[in-house]
Amino acid sequence: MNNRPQTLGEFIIDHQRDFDYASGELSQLLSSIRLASKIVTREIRKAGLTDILGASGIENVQGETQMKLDDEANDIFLKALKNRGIVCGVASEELDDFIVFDEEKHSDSKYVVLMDPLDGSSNIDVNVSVGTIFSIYRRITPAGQPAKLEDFLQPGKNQVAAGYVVYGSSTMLVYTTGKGVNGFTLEPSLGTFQLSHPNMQMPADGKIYSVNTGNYLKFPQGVKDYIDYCQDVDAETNRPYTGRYIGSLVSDFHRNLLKGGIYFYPQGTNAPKGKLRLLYECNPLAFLAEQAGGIATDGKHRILDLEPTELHQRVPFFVGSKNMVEKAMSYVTE
Ligand code: P6P
Repeated sequence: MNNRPQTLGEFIIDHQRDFDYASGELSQLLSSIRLASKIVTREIRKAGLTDILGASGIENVQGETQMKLDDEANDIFLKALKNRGIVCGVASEELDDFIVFDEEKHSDSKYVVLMDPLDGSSNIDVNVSVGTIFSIYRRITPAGQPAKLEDFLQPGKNQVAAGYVVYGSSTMLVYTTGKGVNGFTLEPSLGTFQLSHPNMQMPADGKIYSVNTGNYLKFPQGVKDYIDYCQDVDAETNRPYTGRYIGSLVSDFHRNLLKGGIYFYPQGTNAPKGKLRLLYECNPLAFLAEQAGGIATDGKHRILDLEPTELHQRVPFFVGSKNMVEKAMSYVTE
């Protein structure tokens, strides 16, 4: 019998017991994300060929001009999540407020999803990888009524699942339900995600630091000192490290997950609270990092312990290999 890799659907069935809740619910949740990511892949792969490039002219809640594909990706994921009748609400980087699903089929829905449907979309028109990031919680308000803000403002440690899709040289879906991290690569000719990276572990050390050094002069002194450390020479510890900054969070994170490294977007005079959003960028990636043996902090506190106060709040973000993040913290918190 040919030993083809397991598909995502087969893997989910094999690991239903990993999901502490009703067995079929995880597969429905992840299959809606799986479907949406295939559709977004199709739209991205043709972005250069059809008129869906370029800004839609609308500004999102972040004051950033939305690229047309941002809108497309947002709509694609919303539709997929709504149609499965298992999610009662969604918050998105592209939407000022959260959306409630309250049709009959949502009356018993128990989950809320927070997402950045297309992170790094400004890279699309230069053909650089982009990603989707998603975070899944059980609602805390009773089922059968519309989801409320408190269902979304939960600390990251409450996540029941999280993951990302990276639309790179291949499309990969990487997720966790709290029992490790597994990566699946889309086989385009079959249209199936296949288990390509089982039990992903982030190396405790690495040589790659990923930060926008263009902001160096705006960073706090401790961050400058850490960057100086990264660039200092030391044969023992393979320094200087290599700087790699794609400008697409999911791609930088994915590379560090595989090879070891640290990504950081600190606060600075340009971004007093940092740039990245706690709920649908930092929390899901922090969950994945910890599940793979890494660390994620805001410079002082564990990301997953932070109590959110608003949907689109920003936090400073340091994430990656355990020893590298700990080293960075020794400078940053000095
Ligand atoms: P800067 C993309 O806009 C993003 O949210 C991340 O994907 C990326 O790492 C970061 O911002 C880049 O921001 O300020 O360095 O251009």
